[in-house]
Amino acid sequence: MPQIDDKLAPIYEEVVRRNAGEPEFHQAVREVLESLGRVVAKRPDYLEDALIERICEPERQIIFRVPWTDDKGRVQINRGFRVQFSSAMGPYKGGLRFHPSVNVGIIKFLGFEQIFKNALTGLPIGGGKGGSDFDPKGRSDGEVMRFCQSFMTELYRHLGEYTDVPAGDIGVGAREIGYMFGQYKRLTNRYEAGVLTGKGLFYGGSLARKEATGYGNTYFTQAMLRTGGTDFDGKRVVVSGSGNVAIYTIEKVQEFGGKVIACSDSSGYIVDEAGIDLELLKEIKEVRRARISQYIRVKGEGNGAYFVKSGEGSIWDVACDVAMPSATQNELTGKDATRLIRNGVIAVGEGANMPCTPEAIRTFQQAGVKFGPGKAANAGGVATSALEMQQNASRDRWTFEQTESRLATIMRDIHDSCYTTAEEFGAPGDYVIGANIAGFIRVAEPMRAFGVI
Ligand code: NDP
Ligand code: 2IT
Repeated sequence: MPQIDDKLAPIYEEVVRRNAGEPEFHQAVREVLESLGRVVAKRPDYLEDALIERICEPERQIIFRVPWTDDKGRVQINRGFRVQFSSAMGPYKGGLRFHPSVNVGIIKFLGFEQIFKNALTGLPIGGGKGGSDFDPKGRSDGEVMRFCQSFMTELYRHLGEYTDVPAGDIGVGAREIGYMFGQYKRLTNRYEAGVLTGKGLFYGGSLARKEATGYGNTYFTQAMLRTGGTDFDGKRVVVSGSGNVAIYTIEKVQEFGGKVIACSDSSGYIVDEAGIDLELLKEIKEVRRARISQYIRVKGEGNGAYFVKSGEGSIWDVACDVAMPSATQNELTGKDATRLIRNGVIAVGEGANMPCTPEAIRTFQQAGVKFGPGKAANAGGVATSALEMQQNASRDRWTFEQTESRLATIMRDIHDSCYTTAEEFGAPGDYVIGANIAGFIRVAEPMRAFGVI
């Protein structure tokens, strides 16, 4: 197991002590601290003024009650969160997640990752994350609207285009952003388009934002493949999840000539050896909001098309050249990694946040598999959110092609800066070390300039 440098170990111990019962947050901090040993060896000045300790402590954490009434007239109570982690680079920026598994530790790990990810984009955005343990599954549009309105009725006082700018994440898409924007506008009496991103196209949203995370991961993974002299063309690809990130990953991989043969949701996974039929998948997931097994029900079983129920197998059993985990944290374990390697995987691009366990990452890297960590590989979503903010601020509207071409450049720049930083710090090919160090240095400099705040 990689060690934390002696000088940084007390920082990790303090984070664990102070944030008891938050294993995902500990995991995210540990990975960054493991990388930073190489930085403080060269630049001991980064140990001054408790700079690293300060990065690990959120600037502000907000936890609030969200009461709402369901369709049967019963009052429901959820918990809302916003962790404003770091405003060194710009206003807090990061998504909102609605999922029953949400708790403060999950939001903190996501907010912490977001600091470095946002810095890597090269755009002026700080790091934050929020959400609720609300479960949108099976809820009517009216219930979702009332929940979103109640959630925003507390959150709005903490937001602003220069303060904190949320967007979507798991369980939060265009519908939820619309309800939250409407409530923000009503409460503040301001048409402040730049306060949320991922908006609908008819009220200040950006073309290509919906596609950006999945497209971005595909550009990043393509750049990794090209360092080995290969590309997506003809590759077998497995993409877990079937939400926003997964669907637009599949779309871009197919455009690049790859064959996506499997995807999933929390009820199980499907395989289609003919290649996933994207129009059918979109119809089932985006329009009907149905379970993934419906794909096989419509398509018909046989000819290499089948469904495997959750608990009866893992999507990572499916042999592939490229794996793009795009569902949730810690969904790909060390065992899964070993199986993927045995089946010939050559590259892994994380579409989700922290989907591979530390053991899985180690296993991939030791086997020479190219591994793109989420904070670099999935940064296209938030980068395009920053482009949406630019369009809102200038009251302008860019074409799809303009926006996608900025995204493609940003992703190649992120790839190259991770690659060269890893080399510079004596870890060639290690994108984890490259991303953590490049992101850290960008945030550390303004922090130092601002003094002890
Ligand atoms: P969606 O809600 O659109 O889709 C999530 C997908 O992952 C669904 O298929 C869902 O299945 C599955 N999933 C979620 N939680 C679990 C779980 N606990 N177990 C098994 N499957 C699960 O979310 P996104 O596509 O937006 O987000 C996916 C990942 O990408 C997350 O890690 C998110 O943080 C990350 N991400 C998202 C960005 C964005 O712009 N949206 C940007 C960068 C990263 P089911 O429907 O059955 O729950
Ligand atoms: O994890 C992420 O980067 C996101 N969910 C997107 C955040 C954003 O502000 O667009």
